[in-house]
Amino acid sequence: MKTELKALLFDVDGTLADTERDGHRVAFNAAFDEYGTGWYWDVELYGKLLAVTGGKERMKYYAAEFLHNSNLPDKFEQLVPELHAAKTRHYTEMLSAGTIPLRPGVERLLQEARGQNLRLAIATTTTPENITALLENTLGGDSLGWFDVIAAGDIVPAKKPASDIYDFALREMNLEPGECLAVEDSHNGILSSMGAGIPTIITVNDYTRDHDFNGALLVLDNLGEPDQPFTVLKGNADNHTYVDCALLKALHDNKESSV
Ligand code: XBP
Ligand code: MG
Repeated sequence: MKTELKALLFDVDGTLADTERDGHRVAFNAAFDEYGTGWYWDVELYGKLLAVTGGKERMKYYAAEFLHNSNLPDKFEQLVPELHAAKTRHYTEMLSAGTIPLRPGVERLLQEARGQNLRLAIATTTTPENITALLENTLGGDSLGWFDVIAAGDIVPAKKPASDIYDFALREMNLEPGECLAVEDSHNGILSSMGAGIPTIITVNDYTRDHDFNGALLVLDNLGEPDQPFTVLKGNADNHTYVDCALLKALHDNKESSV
């Protein structure tokens, strides 16, 4: 028996918006300045640091792997949550200033899915305040309510690539993985969504273009718009030029991996 597509689960960073290079990275550096750490994460270094998801985890990874835990600020372990809170403040201020738009096709697809009674959820490693700030400043004050579940940050023991955050969202929605599709942008993201058993499509960005997306239903440069077609990087979009619910339902019905 065919399983009906009932819900779309979205990653946030890199998927809903291109938040990493000009958002999170800049906010980390502002927090480092504020606390006088002398650290600066340039665009290239930040790409390497994205190997680890979660801001607190990323700072600890930097200290261990790039600084070999030497010359760290005093009481570094205790400082991490404080630095991270400062980073979140800088980041949400940037979002409030409207500096980071949604990626092509995101708002259109969310609206169409709502119109077709597809349920929506978010599954991300980022901090809940960041999602509120992004959604409110791009889609408006009521948009948080569009999502049945906003699964984020430290509510699960292990961040992506672990499947915990998707498992949590599925439990909250009382859905089976086969009733859902995930939209992701990164290797860690697809490990997490597919680890939970959810068929996944990918929209890449500059940091993730060369990642391994083995098993994805489709890999695109972005979701596309009627006047701005996507480019298919892997898989078969069956003559569609932008992602709409019809394409997602077709991919879901035929979910043999085409990649
Ligand atoms: C996103 C992340 C996040 C942000 C920082 O990964 O790795 O950690 O970079 O967010 P994904 P916080 O898109 O795979 O969920 O600083 O709020 O943790
Ligand atoms: Mg992501």
